[in-house]
Amino acid sequence: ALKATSAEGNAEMRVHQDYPLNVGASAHSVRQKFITEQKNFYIRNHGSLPTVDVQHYRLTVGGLVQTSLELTLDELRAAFSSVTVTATLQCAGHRRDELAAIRAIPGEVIWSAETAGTATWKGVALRDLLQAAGLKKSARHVAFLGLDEISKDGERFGFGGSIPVEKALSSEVLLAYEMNGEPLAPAHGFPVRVVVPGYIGARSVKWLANITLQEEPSSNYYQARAYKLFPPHIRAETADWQQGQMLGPLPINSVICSLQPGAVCQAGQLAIQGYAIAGEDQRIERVELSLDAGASWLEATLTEQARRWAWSFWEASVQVQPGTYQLMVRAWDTAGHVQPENLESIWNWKGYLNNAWQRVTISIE
Ligand code: MTE
Ligand code: MO
Repeated sequence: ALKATSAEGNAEMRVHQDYPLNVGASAHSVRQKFITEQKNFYIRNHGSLPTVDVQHYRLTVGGLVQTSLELTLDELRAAFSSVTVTATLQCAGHRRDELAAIRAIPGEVIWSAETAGTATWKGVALRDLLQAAGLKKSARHVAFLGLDEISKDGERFGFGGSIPVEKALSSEVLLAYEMNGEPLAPAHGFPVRVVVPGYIGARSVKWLANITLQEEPSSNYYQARAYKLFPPHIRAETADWQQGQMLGPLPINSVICSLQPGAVCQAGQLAIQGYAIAGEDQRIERVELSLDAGASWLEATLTEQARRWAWSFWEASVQVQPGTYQLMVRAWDTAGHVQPENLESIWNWKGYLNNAWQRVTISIE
């Protein structure tokens, strides 16, 4: 039988909340293997964790289409050829703790670098389904709705979101039913979830029930209100959520996995490992480390072939003398994007998209 949570009994996972279930995976543990096992994959939920009975499961495609579709899981698998994509999923709240250290971010899960993982997803290409339904000319956005239940402001609704039609028609966007060769665990969206490589995790809707083609982005709370980016000077009290920018593509990021802040290491050669994630549609070009506040930078070695949609692993070895060091990492991608230097310039009251140079203070004995 499938467990209620795939992460059950995994000591490397940190439970932030039991309801909704929010479980983080330590950067150290996910760096052990290029493909993150389901039991080691972070879980980010906004509401209930539905148990879906496959016998009654139906996926619908409607809205601005020529022909509406309604499919069982077996029909979905039989009618469309299967596609496999190895892609990293990353939450918009990844590394929120560093932003919250500057100014409080109330009401959000304070994730460290715990909400990224890479899986080999198998399913059907969303574009095959959309082509089968036939899009009307006016269709601009593809909205998804999940089977979970969220209670907010006296209302009950499922988690939803949307992506532009152009992204939905690209080959990497999947309706996945397998993760690393196994059926999706209930916590990761069994029986079917969306996987939108290169976009914030919130667009990869789990327990997918409905796909709707429409002129405007989804009006669901998690598209129309949450997951919007505001400039640093905006505060919770002054925010007009209609002004926020709806999030979609993720920016370039990099994380040091082998050293925790406050780590104490021996003088001599110090090995450092981490990962880097390119901006949407790019590959990682270069990862650099500094131990002297940015006066000099050392280029790390990319150990896993940098490919599209998945993170790159990097490692470096530096000679260190006794003392206290602030280690910094930054990555560059094939479009020439580099991470921003400071947290201050990207701070936002919801704590999204922290991709500032990561800094870890360590002592050498
Ligand atoms: N889909 C549904 N139906 N409900 C949710 O709460 N959370 C989203 C997304 N899909 C969510 C969802 C968010 S914010 C993220 S980051 C990813 O799922 C996390 O996927 P995972 O839990 O499989 O790691
Ligand atoms: Mo997320």
